[in-house]
Amino acid sequence: MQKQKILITGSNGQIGTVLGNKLIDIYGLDNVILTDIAENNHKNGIFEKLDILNIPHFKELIKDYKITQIFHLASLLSASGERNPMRTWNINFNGLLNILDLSKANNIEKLFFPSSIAVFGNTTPKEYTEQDVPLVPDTVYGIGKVAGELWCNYYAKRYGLDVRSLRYPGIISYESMPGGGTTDYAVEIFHYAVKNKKYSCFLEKDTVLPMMYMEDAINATIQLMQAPSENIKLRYSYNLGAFSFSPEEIYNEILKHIPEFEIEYKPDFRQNIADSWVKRIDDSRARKDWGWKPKYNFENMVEDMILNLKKLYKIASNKEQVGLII
Ligand code: AKB
Repeated sequence: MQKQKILITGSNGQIGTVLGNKLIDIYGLDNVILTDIAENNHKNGIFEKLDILNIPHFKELIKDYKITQIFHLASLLSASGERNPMRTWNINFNGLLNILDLSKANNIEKLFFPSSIAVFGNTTPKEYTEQDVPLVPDTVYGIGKVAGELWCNYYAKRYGLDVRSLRYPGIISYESMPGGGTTDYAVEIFHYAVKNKKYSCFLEKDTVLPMMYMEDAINATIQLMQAPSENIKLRYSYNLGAFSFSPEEIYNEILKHIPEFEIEYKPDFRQNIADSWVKRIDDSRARKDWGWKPKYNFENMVEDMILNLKKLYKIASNKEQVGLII
């Protein structure tokens, strides 16, 4: 088997930060090229500053490093995308088209494209949403993901490009922060609970959305990318689920660990985006085709987040001391 050389776009982002480290663990420091449009924020690894719209530079990196796989994570998310729809379309959609074409022209062996629950819209059934449902999203981010999925499918069918994709739910992590998304509250709430003991939530208390712990999202991505090609039956994107909750449900779960935590609800424009998405995901195709199964449930995700954030904020995490602190 040829030695794998992996390039990640958007490696400074919420998923890229953690996925980059995981890929370095698996493939080695010299075989993972971290790229981002912003300055390097990684402690180790090879980093190259890259604007995904700069095709000649992208091509040069592929050639210089003899890249065999691309994980294309660079994009603007659902909420920040609404501030400048045309710029978002250009980065999210034209950026993907560039990469599909570069992958085809340079014989890239595998390409990963992250899709999202943002592909769903008001015409999609909201409970246990199946794989193949109406996709009429309200956000430019969602429109780009739907179009992106279809173009991935096209490149796979027409040119035999081995492109693989997941529809990520909201991702919760203590290692990295999200930015510009609608599900960001589900990470912010933990930081505020541990540090400030108060949180002002930008969604209504009963807004249920699908979510997942970062470790599971990373494992799903690696598992999908390492699965034999014949197991990948869908070349647009797989539904991926773990658990779902509302702001009130997560608040109540955090209260079990931090009893004096307080919350208020001040919904803003992100409420409309959240309302257009679905509540629960049916990911049986991913389970059947390549063996997907999440490790974390809602309760142990909350416990693990609080434990790790307490460590991060240097708050003692052993039970007696925690009792004193909170
Ligand atoms: C967002 O909220 O925009 C993202 C997503 C669900 O794709 N986290």
